Amino acid sequence: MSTQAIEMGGTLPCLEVGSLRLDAVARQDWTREEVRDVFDLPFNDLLFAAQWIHRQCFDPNAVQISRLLSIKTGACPEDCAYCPQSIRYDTGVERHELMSVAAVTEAARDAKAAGATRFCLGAAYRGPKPKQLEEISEMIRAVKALGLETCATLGMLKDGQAEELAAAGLDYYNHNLDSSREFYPQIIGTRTFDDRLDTLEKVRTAGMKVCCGGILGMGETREDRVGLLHELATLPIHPQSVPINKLIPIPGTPLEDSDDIDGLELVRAIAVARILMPQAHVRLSAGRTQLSDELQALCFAAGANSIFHGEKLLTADNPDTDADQSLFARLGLHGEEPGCGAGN
Ligand code: SAM
Ligand code: DTB
Ligand code: SF4
Repeated sequence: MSTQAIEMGGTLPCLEVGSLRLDAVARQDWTREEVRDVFDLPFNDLLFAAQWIHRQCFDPNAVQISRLLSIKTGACPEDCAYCPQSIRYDTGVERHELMSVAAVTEAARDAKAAGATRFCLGAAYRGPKPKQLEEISEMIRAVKALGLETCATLGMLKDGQAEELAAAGLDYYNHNLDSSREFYPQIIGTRTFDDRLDTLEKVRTAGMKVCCGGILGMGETREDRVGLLHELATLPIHPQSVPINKLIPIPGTPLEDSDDIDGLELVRAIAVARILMPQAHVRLSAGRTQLSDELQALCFAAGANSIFHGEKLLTADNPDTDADQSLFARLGLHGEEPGCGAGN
């Protein structure tokens, strides 16, 4: 297989990898075959292509740092088979109702002091009710006033709700497709893939940035991973942030006994996301506690440039902040200034 960078007088350079021609221009017309071909590249060619594209769009040693807070935990009416917060599964998660604005602001202040530039509010809702949205809008205003970027993940949105969030100063809305259209019904029965696309459309129309990705390791096939990444890369605008979660198998959920995904398959998926959506931040999201430092380093080399920092995700564990600090030092990585990168 030949890998060759071609200078195109005056235009962006292009990389020839076998029969593929890749460049750092965002395009939405990827075919599923092309995505499959990228996924199937020899590992070294794939990593080289991903690094080559990454370097045209980002500082390769900068990583965007987000912090998550579960503002409403557990008792969710949805049936997502991976989720510890669904009311249908006995997972022992400690439930709590919507936190106060003061407590959220305090947590955001701590996150900022620890180096986070974006603060993400997560709520275990099917979708927010009007009164809840009002309170969450207050939280967003307070977090924004601290000089942090804001993100929220509150489930499905109804007409007008995205506009309300945007007016409160919400920068990003997180809503994941989770897997391919074909595999999705095996994981979630209480809302459809098209419901998810509809919420993403509302977020875009309200002028907010989209954070949208999926989970690997739920028993899906390579073809499902191809399908998920193809779906993301052919949205009308690429999501500005693409979280790639590795399933955290939670006892009590239907997926508790899922086979661990091959680490190299995770690296491949990140590299493909980087190549298909050159200007997006690709987040190495849930599941880092189960990854070795070496595997995380490969993910960063494949184009991951965002993480969740802090010892908790929503309910599950995340690496200790000391461990992350030492990993960053060993890899020569540093936190990214807000608003960096070609997609911002
Ligand atoms: N209820 C909202 C929703 O579903 O949109 C927001 C919170 S939900 C927990 C956000 C995302 O977390 C899910 O879409 C899923 O991708 C991810 N997630 C949940 N449980 C997970 C697990 N056990 N392992 C990996 N990712 C998980
Ligand atoms: C995303 O894609 N991953 C984050 C965030 N968006 C909200 C959530 C991961 C949750 C992991 C399980 C837990 O902490 O409960
Ligand atoms: Fe509820 Fe979100 Fe968990 Fe699904 S992923 S059960 S919607 S909290």
